[in-house]
Amino acid sequence: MNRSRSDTLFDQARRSMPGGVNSPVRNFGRVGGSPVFMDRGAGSRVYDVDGNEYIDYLGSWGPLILGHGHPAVVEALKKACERGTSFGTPTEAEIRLAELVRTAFPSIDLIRMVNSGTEATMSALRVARGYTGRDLAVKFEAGYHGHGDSFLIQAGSGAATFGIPDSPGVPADLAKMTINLPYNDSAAVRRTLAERGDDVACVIIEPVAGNMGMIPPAEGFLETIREETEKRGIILIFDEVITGFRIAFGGAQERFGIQADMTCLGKIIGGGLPVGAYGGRREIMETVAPAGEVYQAGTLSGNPLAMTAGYETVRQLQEPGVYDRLESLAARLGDGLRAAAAEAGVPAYLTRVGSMMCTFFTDQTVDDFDAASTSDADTYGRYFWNMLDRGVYLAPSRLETGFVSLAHTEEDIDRTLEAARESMKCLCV
Ligand code: KE4
Repeated sequence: MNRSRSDTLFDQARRSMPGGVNSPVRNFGRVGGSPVFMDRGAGSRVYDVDGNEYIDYLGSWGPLILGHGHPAVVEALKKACERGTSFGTPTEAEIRLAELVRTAFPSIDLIRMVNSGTEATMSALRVARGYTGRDLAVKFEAGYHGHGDSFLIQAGSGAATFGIPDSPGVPADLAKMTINLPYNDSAAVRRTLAERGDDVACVIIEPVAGNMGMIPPAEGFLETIREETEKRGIILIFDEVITGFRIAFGGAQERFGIQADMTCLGKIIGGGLPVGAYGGRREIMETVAPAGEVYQAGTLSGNPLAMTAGYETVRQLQEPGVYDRLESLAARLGDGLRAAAAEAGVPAYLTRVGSMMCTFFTDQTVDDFDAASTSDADTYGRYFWNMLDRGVYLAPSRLETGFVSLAHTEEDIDRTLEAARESMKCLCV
């Protein structure tokens, strides 16, 4: 495929932006080569600046569960833009989205809108510390909760991909207040909270890990965390920035039947516009200014365009059969990819929860970050480029998650599987 204009733009971008991008994992650093610059998207497709077409399984890292340019979202955004883009005042759009989110998450009595998942988790951590009067935070190795200082300790996503899970610039005294435990290790949770629980403000977890590749929670793991935090007055924060409205309308809390004390959201609730949110039990959230004294603010928090795009997106997810459709498409893809790897004789382990999934190139069973790390980076890089050259856009990192949208069709999936069969065969030469 000719990608000369992308290459030219990348050279130009690097003269103005670090690494030529506005978020590290986009720059193809871990799969090699230069990033593809996109020009437009429509449905399940994205089109790069050289006119190449791709079936898109990145979905902007999760927000685009409806696919690109959904008519209801575009029309609503056009009308909202005509009324103005931002006021710095309350608007009805914020109430509409807040009330809709609360119908999906019974654990959320009150919710605060912010502009990114990072802001949501940073704020939730501050609220947990303010509410409990405790300082320690427990997260999980390669869990990723955005780039807030307290979370860039053994972080996942691009931090792990680029081998900088512990970023420079995070003060050692702050890092000491974050405890990392192995994902899916219930014994470590029980042991650590027994020893240090009295000083722990919160446990924050991605209920389905989406930033070390995709790893589902082991049987009883989330239940153990819920039980151990409950009995010690520790705030359980579910980071549902990815899973919220993705794996069920009510996210992991609906799918696994576990209520968190606080929930962080993002991605889908912005419909592709910048958004994040954190919420939880009334007595916790009433500590947030101006109701309470834990301070958090934002110029564009509750921005009417983001609220509109999010509301229209989430509204579509209330339609009957939506999650069955996502399950059917994703199962077709996941089963087909497993078969393609077996047919090609390529060691691969595929994980999937609903319409989020990951292919690890390893002969191990992947149930934690250590096992995820055995996924061969070079093999993934070659697979990524084999698929890209066959018109399929995957996450440019082995430690990320792929997404199927409602815009994908059986024909898309079958074309993808044809490309995968060829791509995996090429891995063996
Ligand atoms: P943002 O600040 O990027 O909106 O959200 C941070 C965040 C929080 N929690 C979870 C579970 C997340 O996955 C994320 C962000 N996800 C990454 C991709 N895995 C965003 C892509 C990027 O960093 O470029």
